[in-house]
Amino acid sequence: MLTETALAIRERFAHDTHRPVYHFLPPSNWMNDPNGFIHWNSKYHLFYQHNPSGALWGNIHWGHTVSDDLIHWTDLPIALSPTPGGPDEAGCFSGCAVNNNGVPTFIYTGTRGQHHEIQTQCVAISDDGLFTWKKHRANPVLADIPAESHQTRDFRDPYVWKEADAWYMVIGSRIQDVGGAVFLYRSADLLNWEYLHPLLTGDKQRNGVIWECPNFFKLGNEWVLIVSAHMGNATDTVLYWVGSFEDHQFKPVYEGVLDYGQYYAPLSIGDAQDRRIIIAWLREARSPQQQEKAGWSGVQSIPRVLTLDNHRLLMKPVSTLESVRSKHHQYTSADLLDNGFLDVEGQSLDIDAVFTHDATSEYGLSLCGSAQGPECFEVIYYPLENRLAVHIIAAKADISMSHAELRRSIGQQFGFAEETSSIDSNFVKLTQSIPHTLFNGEKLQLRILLDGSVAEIIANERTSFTCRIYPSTTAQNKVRHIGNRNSIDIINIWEMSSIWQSSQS
Ligand code: DQQ
Repeated sequence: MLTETALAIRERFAHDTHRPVYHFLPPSNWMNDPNGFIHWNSKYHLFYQHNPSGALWGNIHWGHTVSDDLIHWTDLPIALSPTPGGPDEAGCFSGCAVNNNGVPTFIYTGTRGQHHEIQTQCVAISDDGLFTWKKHRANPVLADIPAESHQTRDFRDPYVWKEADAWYMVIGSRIQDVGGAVFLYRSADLLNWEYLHPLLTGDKQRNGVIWECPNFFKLGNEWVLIVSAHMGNATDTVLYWVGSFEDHQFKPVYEGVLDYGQYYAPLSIGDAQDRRIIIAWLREARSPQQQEKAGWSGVQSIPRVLTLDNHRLLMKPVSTLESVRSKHHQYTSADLLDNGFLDVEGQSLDIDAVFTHDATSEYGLSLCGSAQGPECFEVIYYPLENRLAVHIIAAKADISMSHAELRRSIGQQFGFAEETSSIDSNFVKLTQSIPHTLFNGEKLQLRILLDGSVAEIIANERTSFTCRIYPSTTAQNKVRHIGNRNSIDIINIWEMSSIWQSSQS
């Protein structure tokens, strides 16, 4: 019953070209972090931060959806709601799910106070296969912030895993005047927690004032810590460290950026196929007014499989995404039309492009463009500078309405710079550059998952840059090659279907 209603609500947005069709988002209203992700009885259950009554953050519940393949999802009823008078009365913030000897168990942050300033850790269990959840009478199971934190309000997003001797948990936090921190705990029963020590602390100038949503897991022979960092006073960049973990001490040997763009609060799990799968909230880049007007906000990334290579994380969208591919187009340098256009259009495409190594001049792709005006979204590699850039070119009015968040981020570590377009003074060009160095002789490989207002860009499986773009209604969604035509090795493009239509058919 609920599924039908949810599908009917989804139908209402059918004409919204900014709304993705092959990425998961709730039927309507607000969504942020993925929560409680778990592979249970061969199904992937995903919960998420959700405001069921509006398109802006607030009134935080846990929404619920389920999938066989991590791509096609079925909406389920809300799993967790704030309990008036309880430790989560002001919101059920982020957390994880574990299998406690056959009992599905959530460990999450309950908040109280007008500004969610009281943050404690809570437990809920399900006895009907993850559909309904009972909050544990011992809640909150952990209330005290370690004294060395010298602050009393940022203590959230528990991530729990099992070792041979006990359960372990990391919690995102900060140390006053120092920077972000992740605190490590141990428990025999998920209810009584012993504080061990900080797993890692940061530096507020370099890697953020608060660390949220930590993930800590073994991958191959190494351990990986992922945090979502507030660089200033807002959600910002996802960072990771790779190293060893012995005697409860984490010793990183490599520090990297998991994604430079609108990708935040990822949550990872190990599944039955022994894969490490990660999924993240893709933030909007438009104003709150525009989000309310749209009636929805927030998208989940396509889940990615993580592996390690020389201490660096590699990311690949799950292969089941291929089930949504429809018409296939393949191009070499001989197949370009005038001005570099390809004979494919669309705002929901899966692109896999390889460029011949050219160390002298820039090359890349322009998407969502038109044959008449300069509006487009470009992804370009500058080999002399070892950088990958995205340029969003749009009419001044469209940019100021639709890219509020990107403009706000100007000046931050990886923020967008703005210039009047050199092509037409009525247009503005927003540019963000990120470092990407090719190894000797290595070709640039670009995977771009374009879906309405989402563009997940992964270069050579190791540099990830997720963008939100809001093409105007006049955009013609043309695809064009930029640079010397000989820079093309091969470009594969698939038009993508809607996961909602295909799940109904
Ligand atoms: N989102 C949740 C918090 C978390 C933040 C609140 C990260 O638990 O720290 O909605 O986006």
